[in-house]
Amino acid sequence: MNKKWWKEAVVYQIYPRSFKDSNGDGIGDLRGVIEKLDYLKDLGIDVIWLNPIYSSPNDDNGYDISDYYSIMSEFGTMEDFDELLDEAHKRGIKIVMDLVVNHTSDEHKWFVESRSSRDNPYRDYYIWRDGKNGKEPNNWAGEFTPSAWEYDEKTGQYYLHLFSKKQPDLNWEHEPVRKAVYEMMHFWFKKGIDGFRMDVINLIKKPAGLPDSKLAPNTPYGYVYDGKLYANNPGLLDFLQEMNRNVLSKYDCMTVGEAVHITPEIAVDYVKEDNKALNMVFHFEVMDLKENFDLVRFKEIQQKWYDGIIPHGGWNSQYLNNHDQPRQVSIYGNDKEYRVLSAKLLGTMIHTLPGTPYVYQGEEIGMTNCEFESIKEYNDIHARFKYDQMVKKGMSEEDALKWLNKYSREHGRTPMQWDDTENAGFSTGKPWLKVNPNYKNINVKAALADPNSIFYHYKKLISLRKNNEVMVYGDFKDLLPEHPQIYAYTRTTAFAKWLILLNFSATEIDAELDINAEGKVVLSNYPDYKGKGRVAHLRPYEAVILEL
Ligand code: TEU
Ligand code: CA
Repeated sequence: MNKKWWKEAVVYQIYPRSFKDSNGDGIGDLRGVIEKLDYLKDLGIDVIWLNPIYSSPNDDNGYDISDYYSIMSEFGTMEDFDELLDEAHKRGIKIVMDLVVNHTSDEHKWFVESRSSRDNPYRDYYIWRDGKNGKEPNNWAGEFTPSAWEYDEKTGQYYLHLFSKKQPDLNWEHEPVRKAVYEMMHFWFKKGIDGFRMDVINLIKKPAGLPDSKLAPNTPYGYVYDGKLYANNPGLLDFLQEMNRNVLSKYDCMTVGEAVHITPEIAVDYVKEDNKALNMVFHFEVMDLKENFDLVRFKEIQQKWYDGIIPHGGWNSQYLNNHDQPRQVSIYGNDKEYRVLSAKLLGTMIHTLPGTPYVYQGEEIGMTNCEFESIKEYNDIHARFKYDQMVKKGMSEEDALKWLNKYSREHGRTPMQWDDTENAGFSTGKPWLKVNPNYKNINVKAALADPNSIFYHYKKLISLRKNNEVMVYGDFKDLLPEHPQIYAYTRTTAFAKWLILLNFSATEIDAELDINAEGKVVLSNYPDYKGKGRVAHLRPYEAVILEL
């Protein structure tokens, strides 16, 4: 296996709007990130991935970009960005930016031109079609809208938007679009950034002829969402390779493509080194389990992505939450009685499974989901759309809110909890989104003061990765694939063998392995370890790494 810095790295994701507000306007900003670099250095992370910080009208919090060359005014200035990059690099921390090029904002100058007349030179930058029998050009639903098409009076055609109507899709078939994107990427690389996380990158190639979905053609609430139709279309790899040839290959950078509706069989072509496209993808197979988590199924997914990618010279990512997801401890762990133990367990797993681990802001202190009292407290466009759909389909408002309070992406976006002062130390003004009231107990200051905190467990995991290649490059073997509560696996190199034991339940259990379950404790979330011979004895949410 080829050694690469981005395989060895730990990435920390920052959602700048909610990280730290430096000027009291209630919105996190770049100077806030600069203030906290020493904190991140202390945690030990290698790379920061910044969610979009470009100019944006914020219909979808920065994923609707109106200018790729300037910084969102709420977040600061280009000087602030340059300083952030410089200060991060001084501390040995790399910066990865979000690349959002499936769509732009409708306020981007390309779209303003494009919609102005049918013969405008920018017309083909986007996807325009005539209607069919007085309706949309096809039956595609959007992620945030009942139809993926919006009629534009001025020129009498529809434009495609797989997300909100303020996020028109770019037409990647049109060469000037691709050239403009590559030029923009060079601009950021020349500043010194270290890579890109590529937003819904496997949607940029649309299916030839934009065919109708074969799913139920229509419902009273709009078309049926058929995401598979939009993703991984033939020709996508050509675009990725062209981007690699023209841009990525010229820099020592890392890339991670957010890839919806993908399996390892498909992804391998995008990430295997010989294909010179991407380094790794974020897939959704684990996320799709969240409403019905099942450890055996989870293990199957891990095994599939290991077998399907690693032997072919590709690489994986490991994450359980981000800005589009509820908090991991509230979904896969236990955010009440066992919050600390289960948060440490999840961290132990993400850092010892094969792939690059991604830590989402606040995860390192075990931040939880937040209870919102009414739909009015929700800012997120997706949450509001989802609520509307659920209610239209006959769910009570109460149940719809309940669903959001468990699974919505807003939970990942509540402000970072720095201390127990007002607004969790995030802002001296009124925060743009509700602060989770549990900040009085769950905050960075408290975590730093407690040697047994989740923070220090993460810090140890991250430092172990620096000193133990087995954690990065070791072969992976699942020892109990059928066990419903325990995840037990080894990582092995020629020089070391580690056994990782994770009890995903609140009950104390014994599990018999076909290897010795005794060894030197490398890290644990309990003060001691009780395994004997081949029997691993695990207490509630116990997570232990043993060196055999
Ligand atoms: O997310 C793509 C994506 O899959 C989401 O639309 C997801 O389905 C949704 O959040 C429900 O969980 C990316 C970004 O990460 C997201 O924040 C953006 O809203 C979206 O693309 C559009 O740019
Ligand atoms: Ca601010």
